[in-house]
Amino acid sequence: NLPGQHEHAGEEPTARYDVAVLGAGFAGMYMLHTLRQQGWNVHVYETGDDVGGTWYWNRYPGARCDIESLYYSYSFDEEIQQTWEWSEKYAPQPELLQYAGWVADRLDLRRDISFNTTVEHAVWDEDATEWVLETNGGDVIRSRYLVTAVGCLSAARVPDFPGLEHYQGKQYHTSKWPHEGVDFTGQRVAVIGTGSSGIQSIPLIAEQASQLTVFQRTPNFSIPAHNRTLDPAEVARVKADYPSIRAELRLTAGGMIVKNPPTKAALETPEDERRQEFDSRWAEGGLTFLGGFTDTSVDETANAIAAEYVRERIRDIVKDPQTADLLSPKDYPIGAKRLCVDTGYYDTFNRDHVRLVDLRSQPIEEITATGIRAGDEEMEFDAIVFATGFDAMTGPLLKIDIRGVDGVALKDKWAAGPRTYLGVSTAGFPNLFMITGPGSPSVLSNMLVSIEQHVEWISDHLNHLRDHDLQRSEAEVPAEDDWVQHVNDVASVTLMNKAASWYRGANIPGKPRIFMPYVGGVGNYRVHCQKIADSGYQGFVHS
Ligand code: FAD
Ligand code: N01
Repeated sequence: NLPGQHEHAGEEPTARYDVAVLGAGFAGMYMLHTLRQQGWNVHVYETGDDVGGTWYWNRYPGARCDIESLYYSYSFDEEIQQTWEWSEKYAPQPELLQYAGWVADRLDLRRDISFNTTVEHAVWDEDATEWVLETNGGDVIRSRYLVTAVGCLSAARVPDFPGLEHYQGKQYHTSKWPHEGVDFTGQRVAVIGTGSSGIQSIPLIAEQASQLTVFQRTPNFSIPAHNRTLDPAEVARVKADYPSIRAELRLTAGGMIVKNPPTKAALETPEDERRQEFDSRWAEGGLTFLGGFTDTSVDETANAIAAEYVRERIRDIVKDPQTADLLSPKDYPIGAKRLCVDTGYYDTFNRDHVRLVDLRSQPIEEITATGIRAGDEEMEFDAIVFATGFDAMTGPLLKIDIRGVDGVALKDKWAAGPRTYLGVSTAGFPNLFMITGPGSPSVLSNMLVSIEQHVEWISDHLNHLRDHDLQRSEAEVPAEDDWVQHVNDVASVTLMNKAASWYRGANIPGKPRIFMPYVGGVGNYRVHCQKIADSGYQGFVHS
């Protein structure tokens, strides 16, 4: 029996809302505030026991943002952006969580959020023009509209290593970190995974552990953060100019400030000048390292020059040439997997008690009762840290049993990869809106910029329906097909398809290899979405 339409037909629901929102991270919080201000009866459901999403769950040592906090923050409320004080260039997780809680207090959000509540089923009831939701606690909720704010990186994944269930030591996933923290002092610790989470946590775990073994399948390119306390004069300057800076960010490619944006191609720049540019960006640190030239993300030769520059830096830092070599990515373009930003990552491998195991030559055969067997070697560990990432973008949506018109399951519709119109809606699933869904810029941008744009576009859409006495909005198949084609076309102009990245589902065995986010830039995307809105929502059928 399907829940909702069939099982619960005719039943009085536990609650009824105009809009149900799933998730209380930055996206769900702003969606709630916006719709409530506009007079909608809206309610949020959240698995965790407080707001913050990513910053509620990812409490591993070293977790922090890698977009400057002054810009990785809400811009919709002048008082909020003027009042909150960030301590560092890149805020640490506890401060980001505190910020989310502070915003929730100021806007009195928690009274409309059900915490410790996961929505497990969402079934479209065509007769009632409503979604019927069922929670893990068995509550049945009816709402006209359903907005998913479930995040792109919220479905944590531990690979199915043989023997995992027999392991007797402690095990942790970076995104399900114990709230009370973990003390690794004196312990033999394994970290599996060298993506952003591994790269942020490894140097700090190494400070405590008596022995740290890092299991690496694919090396990543990592740029130093050069994190620092914020200078009050700089903060004052930014705050004085916030409205215009934020407006500018909304029209950039990535929603980030790029100092000295590129004007020239690396291939047309003399070598000494090119090196100066890389040196100065390396010294500045952070994600804008690749922002110096116009061709590094589209031309393989230009990209290879940037990649070699980073490999040289790795060789400079890491004393053992063999370890340096293993840490150097060689088989994919720089930027095709998300760049990492670190504090002391490469240098950590100079410490005597830290060892790198290359899983390409020595794969994990088994997790044993006492540790890990990799190749022929058996190693004992008191704790294993899984920094193994997420079932990204589609994972959090497909964990929910979502059924649209005629009971079609979203997981069946997306069996060959996600199909959306503008990354916010999908044909056959009326009145369902996805914040930062696949097919939108989302994870390729400063997410706060993308979240705010989606929240505002979705609420404008709902207000348009209300103003015109309409109750139903559904994406049309041809509009969706065109958008999917466009998302693929734009990705194929870049080098993004040339790495086995989570952007393409490559970290999950069996997941379709489709480049999921929209690489066309938040500025272009925003302009396009606005055009669609101005046209009366072309590509949607309203009734
Ligand atoms: P999330 O913060 O993921 O929140 C989604 C919430 O939905 C979660 O709390 C989850 O419990 C809840 N949920 C999911 N499914 C259900 C359900 N069925 N029922 C009820 N509740 C549900 N982005 C950047 O732009 N810059 C950064 O520096 C940056 N750093 C990051 C660092 C880490 C460690 C990670 C994992 C991600 C980072 N990101 C960063 C991406 C980050 O996810 C976004 O910036 C942003 O926080 C996402 O907000 P959100 O509200 O969309 O989703
Ligand atoms: O996850 P990942 P993450 N056997 O998927 C390895 C954001 N974020 O949590 O590359 C062995 O990047 C896997 O190896 P491979 C950011 O968007 C931001 O680190 O698949 N190893 C990889 O090394 C980021 O991109 C920050 O070969 C296995 C690692 O596990 C995203 O979240 C901080 C394996 C997973 O890396 C995800 O980052 C943290 C297996 N079976 C996160 N399966 C900031 O700094 C996977 N791996 C802001």
